[in-house]
Amino acid sequence: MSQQNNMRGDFFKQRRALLFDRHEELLTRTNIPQSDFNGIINRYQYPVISKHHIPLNWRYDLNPETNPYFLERIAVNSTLNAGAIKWQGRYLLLVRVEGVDRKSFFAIAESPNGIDNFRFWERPLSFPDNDEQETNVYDIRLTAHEDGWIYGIFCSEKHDPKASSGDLSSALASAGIIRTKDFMHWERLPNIRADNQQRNVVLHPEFVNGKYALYTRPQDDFILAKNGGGIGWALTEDICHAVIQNEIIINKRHYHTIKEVKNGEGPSPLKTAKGWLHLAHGVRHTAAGLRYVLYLYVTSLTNPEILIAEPAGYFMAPEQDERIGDVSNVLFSNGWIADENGTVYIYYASSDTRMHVAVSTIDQLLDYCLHTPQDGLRTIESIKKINELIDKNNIYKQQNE
Ligand code: M1P
Repeated sequence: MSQQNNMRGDFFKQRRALLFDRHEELLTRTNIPQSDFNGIINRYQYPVISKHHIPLNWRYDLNPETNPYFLERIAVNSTLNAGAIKWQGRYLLLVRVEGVDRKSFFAIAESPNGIDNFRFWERPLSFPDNDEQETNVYDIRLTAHEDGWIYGIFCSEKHDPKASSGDLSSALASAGIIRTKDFMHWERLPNIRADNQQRNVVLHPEFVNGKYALYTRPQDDFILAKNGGGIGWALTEDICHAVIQNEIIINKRHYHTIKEVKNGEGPSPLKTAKGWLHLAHGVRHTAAGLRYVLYLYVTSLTNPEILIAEPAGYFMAPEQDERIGDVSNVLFSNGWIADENGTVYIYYASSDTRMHVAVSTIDQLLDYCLHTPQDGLRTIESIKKINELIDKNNIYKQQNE
């Protein structure tokens, strides 16, 4: 080997060793709860998954002969909007990985404790193709259904065939479905049929009147919900030929609220003693663009389509570093896990860039939902609520002095 080849070989080895060491350091870093705690949720200091967590053998050609400069060959832009589930004692995230080519795919990362040490499985998820026009897939919601399958419903996107010849951005969104029993083998079912565009479709975990129940998000535009009034609900007989029809709106949008422009169901709801606990996102316009925040609501245990509680406003909005990213001022969540002991891990993406965790409990989240004043929809009502709380506190103070 010439001296030049030797030098190149040394450089390759050093760089590879450095990269692997740094990667391992990142993957095994202990996450730390933040001290600033509002009693409802506890955020953690570090993102649980970022593009830097992607395995190095997905990105680098590790052969010095074919990659003498040790260049990154296939780069990732972001890791976001992950579905979540606990499986055989491990916390799994089905992460939306977006390449620098703007195509998203799903990849499973697992952790032993839900807050750190997430590591991707050997390869990205593969499942059968059912439409050669499908260009992109993203934002999967996982549901362990009582029928015994684990379903993943995701957005399947394609170029609008009716777009004019120069229009290369109009798109159509529909809901794709895959299912598995072991996370290794995935069956693809036909996309859910609907008369409108659909994103944020989520499967309810139980049968309702013997049918599969879907949370929907009617939208008559690819980006904006427009006439779609909020989070919808529809029953369908056959999940293998699912259809959205007779959709009703169960969580409405309102003027001058955090969900004025649109909203969408997050992960599959959690069954609690006091009702179905739902996590959703709300979107409003600002001078700086759309602002995405997270909110909670509760529906009846016996009639999951009936709203029984909804605190005013959001319970999580972008903070500090979360505010900046590919699409700034966005929090989005489509995955949470409730442990047997009542701990809830809320997985959320910030600014369409990286994944975080916030931890709470079923009891805390229910208490927040059931005892936080609801939105009075007018300033005068907001002031009334504060005065009521001050009066209550004054009475308590007098009685306890
Ligand atoms: O960019 C913010 C989010 O925008 C869309 O969400 P929704 O249709 O609910 O508003 C999706 O593209 C989502 O992936 C993205 O995070």
